[in-house]
Amino acid sequence: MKVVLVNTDFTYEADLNVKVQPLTMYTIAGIISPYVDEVKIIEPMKYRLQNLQDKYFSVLLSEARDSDLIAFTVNSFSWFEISNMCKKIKETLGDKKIVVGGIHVSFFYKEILENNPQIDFALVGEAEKSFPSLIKYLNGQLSIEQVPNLKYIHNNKFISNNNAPLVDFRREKIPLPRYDLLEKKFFDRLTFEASRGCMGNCKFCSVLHKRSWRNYGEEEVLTRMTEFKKHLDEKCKNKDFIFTDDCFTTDSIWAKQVLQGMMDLGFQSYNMLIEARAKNLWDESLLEVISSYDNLHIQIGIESGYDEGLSRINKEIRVSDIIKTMSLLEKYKICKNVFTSFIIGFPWETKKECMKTIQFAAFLNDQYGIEVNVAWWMPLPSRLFFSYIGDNNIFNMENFAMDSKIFNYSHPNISADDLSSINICDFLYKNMGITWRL
Ligand code: B12
Ligand code: SF4
Repeated sequence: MKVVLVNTDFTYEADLNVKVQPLTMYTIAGIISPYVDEVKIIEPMKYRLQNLQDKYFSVLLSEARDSDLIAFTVNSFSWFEISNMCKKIKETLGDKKIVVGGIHVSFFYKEILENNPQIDFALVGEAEKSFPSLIKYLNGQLSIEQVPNLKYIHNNKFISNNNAPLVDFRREKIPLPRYDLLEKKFFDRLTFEASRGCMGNCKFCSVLHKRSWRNYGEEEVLTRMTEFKKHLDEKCKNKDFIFTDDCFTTDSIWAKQVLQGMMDLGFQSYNMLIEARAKNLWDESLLEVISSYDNLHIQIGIESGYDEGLSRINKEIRVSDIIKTMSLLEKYKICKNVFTSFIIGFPWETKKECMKTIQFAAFLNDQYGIEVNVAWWMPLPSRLFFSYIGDNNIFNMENFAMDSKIFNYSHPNISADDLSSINICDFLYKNMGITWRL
């Protein structure tokens, strides 16, 4: 059996200068390789960056033509394009089987299947257990009911199989992503997964595995990183990678052991990025290890600059906690490698609350020299989305994230005047040399 995996490609704000490897389809290629004859990954990013949309589609069609299954990973930005691609594939190639999965599908699989007959299967959640079973079903080795996480339409009826338990990274043997399939020197940064999920439960966040964090044991992480480093050195343009972990610092003792072990593997001068939650950085022994790296960058989602906002999004932190984290980062001289992100325009916010967040971000930049990034809240599947917006038809629109009608609808308390005065403030901050993006 030949399977074509079409990788993710954020069509929103793609940074044209830094090409980051989307990890998903390399991970899935590793998972399914033992069960198939051939697996091929297509990188839409490769064609989009050169505006070669037609070429992308013709490559996709020619690979799909002699394959048995085409799989797409879908985020909320790429859904519009992928649904159209699937239609074209079915129109051109007839009965090719198409499966979709990923974060957007895991939220909206029922509507997706009911309104898109061009899609045969939706596999929700993790692929580790479900995808090999789907392949066995297609090979006649399992019945369709035995494929966990599978959703499909049969005789006009929506069928939902039960979901498999989540992967236990400490007990199960999970293959390394197929980094060997990477095109040489195409990506500027690679990606690596050491843990999955997050103990938080923020209301604006799309992450599937909340209040759940699972990690590989530290020995296993280091074994995997040894292999990963060989691919990184050979295939990536730079000595540069991102941990895809939603929160690398959830267990500070584990994080410290992994980072210490990585020193011995020769990662000290590599450019690296981890995501952290502010309170996890109160463990000073972890900060000490972080400070011994030359280029270990930390991204911290702070989101709101006032206590009521932090509480309404369920960030489980207060402004005073953030200041405590900043002082500790300052003590260990790592502020220069810290990047914090903020969100303004939550559906209840007026200009006054937006300005509180903007001022707090500017204060952190001024006081501690950390990078700050302020962005408008955008409607993405999350608890906040379902309480305030609810209408998932917006994702059927091209560029919903940039649409002014959707902006106005999702920021009901921000007038055109408020918007322009916030934009002036944005302009002034940029001109003061603050790293800023609105
Ligand atoms: C690493 C990461 C990034 C990196 C790398 C992005 C990239 N090129 O891939 C960076 C930092 C660049 C990034 C940027 C952004 N990101 Co980001 N990112 C992530 C993060 C933390 C991990 C993704 C990952 O690689 N996981 C590891 C892989 C192996 O897991 P996976 O993709 O979930 O796949 C597993 C399953 O989902 C399933 N699966 C997935 N697809 C399929 C398909 C099939 C057929 C099957 C069977 C199974 C399956 O199987 C896999 C194995 O189990 C996720 C959060 C998350 N946990 O998903 C956010 C996330 C994907 N990002 C998000 C966003 C919003 C962004 C930005 C737009 C943020 C911004 N405002 O700037 C930008 C986009 C800019 C850009 N050009 O890329 C959102 C997307 C929301 C949505 N509804 O679509 C997420 C979910 C974060 C969140 N808190 O909501 N991001
Ligand atoms: S925003 Fe970050 S901390 Fe909050 S639930 Fe999502 S991944 Fe966890």
